[in-house]
Amino acid sequence: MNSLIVNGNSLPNIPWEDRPASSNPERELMWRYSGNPIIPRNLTTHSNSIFNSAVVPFKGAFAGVFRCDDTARHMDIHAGRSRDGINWEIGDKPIQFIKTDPALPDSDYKYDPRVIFIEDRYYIIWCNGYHGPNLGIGYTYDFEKFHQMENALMPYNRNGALFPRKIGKNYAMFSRPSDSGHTPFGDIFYSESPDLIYWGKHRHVMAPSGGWQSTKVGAGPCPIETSEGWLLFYHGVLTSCNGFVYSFSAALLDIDQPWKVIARANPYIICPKEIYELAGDVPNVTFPCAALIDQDTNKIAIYYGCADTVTGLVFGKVDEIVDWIKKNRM
Ligand code: BMA
Repeated sequence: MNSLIVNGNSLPNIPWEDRPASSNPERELMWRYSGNPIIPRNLTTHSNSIFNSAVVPFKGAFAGVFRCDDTARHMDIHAGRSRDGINWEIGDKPIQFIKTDPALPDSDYKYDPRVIFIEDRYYIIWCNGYHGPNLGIGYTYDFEKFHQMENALMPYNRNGALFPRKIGKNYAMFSRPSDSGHTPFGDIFYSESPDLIYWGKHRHVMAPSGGWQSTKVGAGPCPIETSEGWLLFYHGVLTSCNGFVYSFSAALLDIDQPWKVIARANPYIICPKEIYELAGDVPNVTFPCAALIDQDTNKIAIYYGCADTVTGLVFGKVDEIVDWIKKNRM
């Protein structure tokens, strides 16, 4: 075991299950929660599906922003609360954002949120419908009142993930420029902003490579600061004869210049394998959007969307994951 330092929080109540005896660590770096999926598709009155959602520690318990597509298949985000991070109460109504500027355009839809605490509040970044997919940004202090800011970049873009702190003088994020449809390409880019409104200093981070990540790649949960660099979980897509397959893995990025890749794993960590990942509204999708960490024990719990229908939880140890990336780098 190395002496990895994770710059996060103590989270003794992190949702957790030890690796089961049936799980071979050589085959499975991370293991699924035995009660998966934790969030069923019909948890709210009008939901068709609840997936690709973001969770953070909040006041000794947990809060989150959830992608709920309704039974008209409209995509929106809802606030939720949980005492244990596993059993959730999610609002029946989508979040009604207060516009920070009355002239801010309405959202046609909202999906795939990520949530991160920066300085004094929780920021949400999501895929926001404005003449196609775009990145919306907002914030909340209490998961009751939410404020919507300007869209971050021009269409088309998805998979925004904000850094938990400034890089040098600026806020930072990853994003994935795309097209208006089911984009058959996609690289991860890095951008900076002095105020979370105006974005620039765009840098290329990662392109698709082979195998499970040969069609496109996109940032998953917001990056995690460690003494070995930024730990980024990201999804990768391959195009099979039966359509897209979404798996995920991880990479380590330079702490001061996060567009520079230190090591990137060649194998996936999680690929669609269980029935709730293989079957659903979009088969063969495992799509991570949030990670909880206990820096004292290196425990990590990742929330991921399963087959665009339900939400699952997978566990691991950050120090083991960092070692594994270095050993299995491409
Ligand atoms: C992407 C997004 C995700 C979704 C994935 C698989 O383009 O729409 O929300 O999980 O496709 O359908």
